[in-house]
Amino acid sequence: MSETTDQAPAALRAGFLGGGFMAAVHSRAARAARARLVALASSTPDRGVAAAAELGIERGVADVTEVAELSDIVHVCTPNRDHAAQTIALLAAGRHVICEKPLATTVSDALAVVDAADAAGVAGAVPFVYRYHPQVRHARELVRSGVVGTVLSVEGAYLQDWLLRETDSNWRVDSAAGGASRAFADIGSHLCDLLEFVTGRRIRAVSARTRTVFPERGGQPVTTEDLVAVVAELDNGALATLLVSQMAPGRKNGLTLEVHGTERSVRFAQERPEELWIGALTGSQLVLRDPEGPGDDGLSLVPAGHPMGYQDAFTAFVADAYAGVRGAASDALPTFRDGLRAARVTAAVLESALTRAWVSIPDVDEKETQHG
Ligand code: SOE
Repeated sequence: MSETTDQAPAALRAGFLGGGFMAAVHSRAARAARARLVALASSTPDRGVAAAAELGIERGVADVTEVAELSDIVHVCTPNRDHAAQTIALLAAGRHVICEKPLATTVSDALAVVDAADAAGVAGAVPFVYRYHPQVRHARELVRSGVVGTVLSVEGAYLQDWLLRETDSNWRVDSAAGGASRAFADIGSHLCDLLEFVTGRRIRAVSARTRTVFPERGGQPVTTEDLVAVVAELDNGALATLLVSQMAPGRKNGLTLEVHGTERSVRFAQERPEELWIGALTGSQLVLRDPEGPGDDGLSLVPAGHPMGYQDAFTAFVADAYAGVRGAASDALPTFRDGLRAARVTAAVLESALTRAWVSIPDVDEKETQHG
């Protein structure tokens, strides 16, 4: 990272791998977080040039190596199968990395990424961005401060409908490109991350069932799941029921989390991010985002009544990840260890669905670097 002679450090040079929807979201967030958008590589050099032009990035280049040479931090927004290898190559080159979830399609690959980041001594983050909604922080504060009381149960869901029809398909459907899990690895991971983030509890064990509705999509065989139902036990004995589907008509990005405690309940719905429901025996409330309210964590960019949304949460995440480059990230930043956590939960869900048994999830030590 080049430094200027005056006080403010030079803008981070951000590079991008991939030119799809998530690369567009990342690039808008990077720009808003005051990075210089220097390079993008995609599946072919021509696609890289076209995507760079479309996203307003300085240069479309041929490959990971060129992006690394031009960047201080690289956003990995390619298909899941490429995440681990590309991230490890970038880390080996001394670059900081924001890698789209899933960090890797297996636990062993996720461990290798964590080890590579530790060895390189650079920053790594995974966009569990729903942590960055002000009302999610409000919910977390209500748990932390004891207002909710002891967590007893959680009801959560992540419902979409973009794969409802047999003719709907995407690279994620193909396990070779997306990994063994599709719906859970893609969006169930967000739900479980949010559950642990808000409650402060860890998922100890899961009993899961999965369903693949169509044996083929677009003439290709389907081996990845459309639906996942999970019963989870948390480390304090609380119970959770979680439903994940990419075939729920009308649910476009329906992430919901409801936590029930001995004193209060709290419910966050991602499609209505300005609101937080606080349930009580008497006097339940639906409260709106308040920049002066508890747990806002400085995330409110605009006054109450001016709705914030998904891209704002993404921008706050990227700004926090960039702060991590300078050793100043918040305690909310989802790091590569959170990506490893998600890989472990995903593997447990798939194992439980296969064996139809409860599967425990090790709460490994933060410093874990041993494979296995
Ligand atoms: C597609 O399911 C997707 O873009 C996910 O990949 C994102 O992580 C989620 O935030 C929105 O939906």
